[in-house]
Amino acid sequence: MTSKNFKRYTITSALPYANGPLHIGHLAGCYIPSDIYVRFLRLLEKDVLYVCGSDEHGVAITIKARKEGKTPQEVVDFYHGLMKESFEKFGISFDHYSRTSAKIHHETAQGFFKDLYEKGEFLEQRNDQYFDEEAGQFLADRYIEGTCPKCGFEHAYGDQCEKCGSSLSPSDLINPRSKLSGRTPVLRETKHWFLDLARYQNFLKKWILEDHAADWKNNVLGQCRSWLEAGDGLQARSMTRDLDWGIQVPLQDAEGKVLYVWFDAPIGYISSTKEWAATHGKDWRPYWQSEDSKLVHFIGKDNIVFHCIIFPAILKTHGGYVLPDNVPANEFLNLEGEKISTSRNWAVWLHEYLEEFPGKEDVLRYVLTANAPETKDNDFSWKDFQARNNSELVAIYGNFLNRAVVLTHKYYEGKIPQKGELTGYDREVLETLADFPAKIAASVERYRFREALGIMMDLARLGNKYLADTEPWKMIKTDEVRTATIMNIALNIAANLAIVSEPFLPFTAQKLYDLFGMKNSKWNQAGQADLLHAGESIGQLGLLFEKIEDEVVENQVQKLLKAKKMNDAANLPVTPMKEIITYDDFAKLDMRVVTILAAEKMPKSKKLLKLKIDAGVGERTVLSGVSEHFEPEYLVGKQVVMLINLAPRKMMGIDSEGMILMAEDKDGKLKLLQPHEATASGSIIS
Ligand code: B3M
Ligand code: ZN
Repeated sequence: MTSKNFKRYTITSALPYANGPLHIGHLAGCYIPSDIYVRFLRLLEKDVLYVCGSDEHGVAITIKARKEGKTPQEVVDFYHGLMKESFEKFGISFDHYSRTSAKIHHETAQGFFKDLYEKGEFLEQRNDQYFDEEAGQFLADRYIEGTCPKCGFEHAYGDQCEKCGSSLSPSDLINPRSKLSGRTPVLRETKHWFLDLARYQNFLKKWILEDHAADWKNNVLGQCRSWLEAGDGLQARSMTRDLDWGIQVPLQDAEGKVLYVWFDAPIGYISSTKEWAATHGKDWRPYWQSEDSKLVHFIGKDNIVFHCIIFPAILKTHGGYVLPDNVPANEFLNLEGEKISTSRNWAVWLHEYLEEFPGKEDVLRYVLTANAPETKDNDFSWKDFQARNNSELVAIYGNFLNRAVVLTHKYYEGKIPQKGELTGYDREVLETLADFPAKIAASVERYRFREALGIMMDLARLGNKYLADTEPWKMIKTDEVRTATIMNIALNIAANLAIVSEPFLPFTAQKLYDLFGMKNSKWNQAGQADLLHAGESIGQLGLLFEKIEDEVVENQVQKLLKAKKMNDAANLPVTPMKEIITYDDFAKLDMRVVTILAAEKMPKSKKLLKLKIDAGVGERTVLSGVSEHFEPEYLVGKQVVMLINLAPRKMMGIDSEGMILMAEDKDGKLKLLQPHEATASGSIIS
């Protein structure tokens, strides 16, 4: 079916795991693209349903809960709220945002499982799975990591490799390690229900590699081809897990078993639709069960196998559901040349951006669209963010609007002037204007949002050029009628820009709608030369976009580097413990609280300070390698811990009588060990 024949559109974007805040990679990967597409369809007055929700099951959640000392429910409750708010503030215009811990989702997912079970679609298999004896639990998905057999990535998960996108089973991993105890896991028998994907191999091969070869993106077709044409074909995949968090497997002999998160999560799109329908008095079925509905899944590349292979197989087997018409997956967005990493805090978090750049949501939407990783991984840099804001949004888009509005208030008291006789150049510009909506639409309909954004900006360039070429600020001195015509045309170009901007820059579009008094604009109005009529008043605009200064982006880069340093330090391996000693060994050590009386640098040494110590049992001289960590004057008067019965050592001709004990942080920084209150020198440490 071509786009023209669909009666309704069901648009989904990947359900984000509720185990952390959203970052720019999420927006660039699937939420901005899906929102652009949905806003465009709404402007076309299509029947569109845009659903999403929080993905609240799976090991990603339970690992986070364990790390934060919370229950999984507490974790998902917190991040569900934070994510929902971030989406709203960035104008991601879901019709419904649900969550997979909702009852309606449990029922829907269990219904699907039971249906497939009763159709005999599952292989019930007992097999050995990795078990962590120390943690006392089976290791599924992200509970286990190892080296990916396909690309060698050393931190591949038990169910997929985030680096190359391969779908894996824990037994595929080389050198598997438990994420709970760090130990090598043992194999222990357990029973699970496997979806025998081989049964759908031929159907999927035809449906994807033939029926959709022309309209699916090459990066998606490439991944699907690698699975469908792999020598051993599609492997059976377990759809259940030994976990205590998730949706209970709806079978008698399934105690302690839950649905695999990737079995239940995509069904979350359907339960979100049901929840929307129930709260809006609508029927959900047409959006999923009518052949004249266009289903499009917006995702990141690491989710392709689940949306193109597994979920369609489940829908097909269940029967009565439409299959996705397209799955326009984006690749990954990197940050300052490195992979975005939640665990290493290498990210631009949406909730922090909203606080630090209030009113600049559209700037980030613009930059993440202009730089979207549509066909290959791409990079976000704060320098580029600044450059695009200053040289594109401020200098082109904002400049055009500002001149058109300022001149209208200056010459016409804010009223749209009368258009008179058109010149050949006017006609040429208006003909160019008329072509813009179709050009942008053609790119959006092919999910080429970067390209569509560039065309939208060309309309702003057209407006700028028209003013620069006709120079109304000069013309006003000699020909008022001509000037009025010029300004009428410029303002109508601006009104057109408002409509075609809405999918990309919704907040800016709204400001322009308010400025021009435009209500309920529709796509089919764009391209017209008379959206605004002579005599109508326009409002004041102020600056649509403000210049971003160097120090603002430099601060962001420094913030990133600092966060990374802290995280890297926190994640440095702790020095392993030395060999065990006896109490007698310890008893030989005579450690005291001492007071540093004087401190001076040792000439010709970068590291040593010469310290004069009141050890309580008399004064001592100690040479200590702390010169690169402390200034001598800082140490004078400090009370620290000293090993006083260490045999004296001659260094640089001086006897060093003992050792000051210090803590060396993981990043090599030295910290003093001080009593929490004044203590007599010579006090024994035991
Ligand atoms: N929760 C997102 C991820 O893989 C995953 C998407 C589910 S979409 C049904 O990061
Ligand atoms: Zn890999």
